[in-house]
Amino acid sequence: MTVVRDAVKAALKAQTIETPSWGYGNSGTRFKVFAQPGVPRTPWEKLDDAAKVHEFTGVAPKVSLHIPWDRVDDYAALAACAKERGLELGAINSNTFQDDAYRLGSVCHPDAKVRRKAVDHLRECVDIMDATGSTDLKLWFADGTNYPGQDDIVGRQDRLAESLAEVYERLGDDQRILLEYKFFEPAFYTTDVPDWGTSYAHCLRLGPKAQVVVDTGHHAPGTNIEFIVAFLLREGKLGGFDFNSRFYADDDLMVGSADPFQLFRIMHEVTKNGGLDPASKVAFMLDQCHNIEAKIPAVIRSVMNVQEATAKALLVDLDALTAAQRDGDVLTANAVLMDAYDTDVRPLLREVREEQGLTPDPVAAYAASGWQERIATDRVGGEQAGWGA
Ligand code: PSV
Ligand code: MN
Ligand code: MN
Repeated sequence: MTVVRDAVKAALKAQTIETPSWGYGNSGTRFKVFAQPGVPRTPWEKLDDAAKVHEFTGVAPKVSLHIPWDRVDDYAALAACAKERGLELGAINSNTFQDDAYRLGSVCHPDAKVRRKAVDHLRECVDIMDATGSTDLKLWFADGTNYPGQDDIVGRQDRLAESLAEVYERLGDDQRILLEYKFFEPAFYTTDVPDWGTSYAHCLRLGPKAQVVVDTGHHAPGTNIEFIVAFLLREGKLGGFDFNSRFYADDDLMVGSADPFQLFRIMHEVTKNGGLDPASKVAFMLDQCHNIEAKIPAVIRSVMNVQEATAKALLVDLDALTAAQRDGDVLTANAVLMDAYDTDVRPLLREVREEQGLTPDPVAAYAASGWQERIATDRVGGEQAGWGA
């Protein structure tokens, strides 16, 4: 039992969770952005906040950037600043959805000039990766149509494939494309990359440096996300996660908040199928916005939620599970899984943190640190994260 416990602890200490720069800024819905005091005004200040999350959790050393929301003159200097704070710059997220030119799409747009603009932006993102040392280019396309007949579905797929191929060509040896899918919104009739199958098919054609990213908020209600995860892992095509919680649509709320059981089921497939092994390169990223709650503690809570789901998944007795499955013992198999889910892993995680030299309660430690008060005083006039800007 101690051996198992030690192995679980070691795996928890090794897991890293990447936080999004846009999660630290002001955000909202199309109805209202509720500005909060002390939000970062620059990408540099976003790194300061991300460093706090890492300081108190010990497992969040990477920060995803969003271009152009995080545009700076010198990306190497930004990477150096991250390093000084004990961080690294993670995925570079492209943005081909906020310019007027993209009304009918970006990489799938019927006009070659617009596609050129979009592909040039994606290639510029790879230039930025070269400067920051980032390995992941995360692509989410808002492309699609609103009305039957608006554009040719196959034609759009052809343009998508051609655009992606040009970006793929630009990648360095250690760089990869992570292609997101999302079933609707902002397009309401067709979306050009609506599901994992479409993303998978494009990644397969592109080659080994293209993988699928599963954003947990991007599925129709009732979709079995853990099945998708298991399938992609088996095929070596799971690049990573954009974690968040959804209840109705793409809610982008704190991961594991509405449905911690789903997060556990996902993490069970991940742990069972080698996705926690650093060699698998599965990236555990958050893609969230904190509209009504305080941002830094919300990111800390989210990181903890991922850790709790991971810990429970690691506690699944795989030998007992395999035996029950082999024997066709449905009830025992299910009970083995539920035993792990029903375990209170908070004491274990407190122990892990203490062994890492951290305070066992990261949220309380952050509250006691005085950082929130300090930024509220020092930072005047925070910027938008991008959404609603
Ligand atoms: C839009 O749905 C979205 O939430 C995608 O998930 C992207 O990852 C994110 O925005 C940032 O572009
Ligand atoms: Mn996402
Ligand atoms: Mn989303």
